[in-house]
Amino acid sequence: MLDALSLRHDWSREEIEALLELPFNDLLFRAQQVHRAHFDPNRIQVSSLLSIKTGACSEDCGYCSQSAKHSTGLEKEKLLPLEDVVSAAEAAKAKGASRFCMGAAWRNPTDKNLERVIEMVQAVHDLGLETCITLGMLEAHQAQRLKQAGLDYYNHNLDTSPEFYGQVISTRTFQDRLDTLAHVRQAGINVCSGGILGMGESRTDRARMLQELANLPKHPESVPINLLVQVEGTPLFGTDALDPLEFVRTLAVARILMPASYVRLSAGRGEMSDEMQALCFLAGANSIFYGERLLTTDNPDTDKDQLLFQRLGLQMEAHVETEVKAAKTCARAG
Ligand code: SAM
Ligand code: DTB
Ligand code: SF4
Repeated sequence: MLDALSLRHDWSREEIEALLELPFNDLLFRAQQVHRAHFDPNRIQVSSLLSIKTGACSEDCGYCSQSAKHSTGLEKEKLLPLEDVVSAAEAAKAKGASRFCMGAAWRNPTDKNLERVIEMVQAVHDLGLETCITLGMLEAHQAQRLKQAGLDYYNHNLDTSPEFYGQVISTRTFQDRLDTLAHVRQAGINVCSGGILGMGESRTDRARMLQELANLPKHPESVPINLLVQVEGTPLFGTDALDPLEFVRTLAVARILMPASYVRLSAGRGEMSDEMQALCFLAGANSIFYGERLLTTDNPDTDKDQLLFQRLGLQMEAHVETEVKAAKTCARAG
């Protein structure tokens, strides 16, 4: 019998589907038990996002505003200058973010572009923020270079189940994604990998996506669960909305399968009520994207999020750490 602290990598689809089918209250109770065995349930990790290179992407991801293959009216931009990235990171830090994530609309970075991004990573690190980047597929030598440059996290999502994948993306394979994750893991960089719900996939697809994530040789340290942001002009615009309680169930199962990972309530919060977000936190989500913008779409205002945290008694991780440091300084001074 496994205790609440054990990590498993051998989940079957049937076991995961059985969890998804539990009575809602039983499922949330189990998720809370697992969550409390590994985390302070009243603490939340917050990451801010910046698109450092927007639009004109050669991939055809059916959900994405940035694919050159979809007419979404998005203004394309070149790689941002370093100063712009540093100002955005400073602003994110001032609002309480502990991690700064930079995303580029590339299929994969060239070695030359990678060096430019590395300058950004180092400048953001020097501000005292954790760093995360998402640049598309990486080769092994590129992952090693990023590790050597001090990168903390690399985000690369599986997005959906291997079976549904072909209905969403045709320009790269599910296996390509697993290969990139393996390169990141082998280089010793923390892995951030999750997916998107509400793309018209079935419950079995959701179970299979979570199975793929949970059965990786090591669980991703961070698991972003996005709710599809429907962007006009993308093939997935107009997809039937997912039942919000099904979204909460999937988050709860992610928490149970990957007990020690941060599960991030990611894109889609702009459309969620405070009550829905509270349920997501109860289901074991303990991380969010924080700041008015995701990559190309809106996210709730930080004031609104601060108010929600206050109402729920949630503390942002960076704030707790700042308080601890401040308390130590006071103790030393006193
Ligand atoms: N181009 C890189 C790549 O695809 O690997 C990095 C950026 S890409 C925008 C990062 C992730 O954001 C995608 O894998 C997807 O999971 C998520 N994403 C993109 N557009 C989204 C949308 N409209 N709604 C929800 N999630 C989205
Ligand atoms: C992730 O899982 N979600 C973020 C981040 N990783 C890079 C991106 C969400 C994008 C939402 C749509 C947009 O703003 O373009
Ligand atoms: Fe390009 Fe990434 Fe968007 Fe796919 S998700 S179209 S790879 S920016």
